[in-house]
Amino acid sequence: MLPDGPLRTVLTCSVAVAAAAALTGCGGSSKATGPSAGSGAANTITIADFTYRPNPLRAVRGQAITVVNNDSATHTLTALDGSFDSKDLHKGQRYTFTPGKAGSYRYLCSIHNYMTGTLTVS
Ligand SMILES: [Cu+2]
Repeated sequence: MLPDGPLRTVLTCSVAVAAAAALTGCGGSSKATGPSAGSGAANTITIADFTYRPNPLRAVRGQAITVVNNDSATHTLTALDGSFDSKDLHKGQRYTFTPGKAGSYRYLCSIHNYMTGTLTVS
């Protein structure tokens, strides 16, 4: 229950959204890409307490997904089908990738293989 966990998530999300907006100049896409005020962190998977959040994550094809390890342990985000693999992420490190096609991607942590999650791209 670290008090800075949720705050850090919000800050990370805000930075990511701002960066995406600056890169793409997206003004009208917010309706299609989902909630920007409610759940936050639309394209960010945060690892904390040996858990991926949110899980499942729903994303839109062509948008970058960022995974941030806020845990003290090292983790990975490794797709079962090999579509993506963050390799070792130490505390505070992040990994960004863009799924090439729509689908449901199951992933796990290759270090702690009981950590699993799903990324759905539409
Ligand atoms: Cu792990």
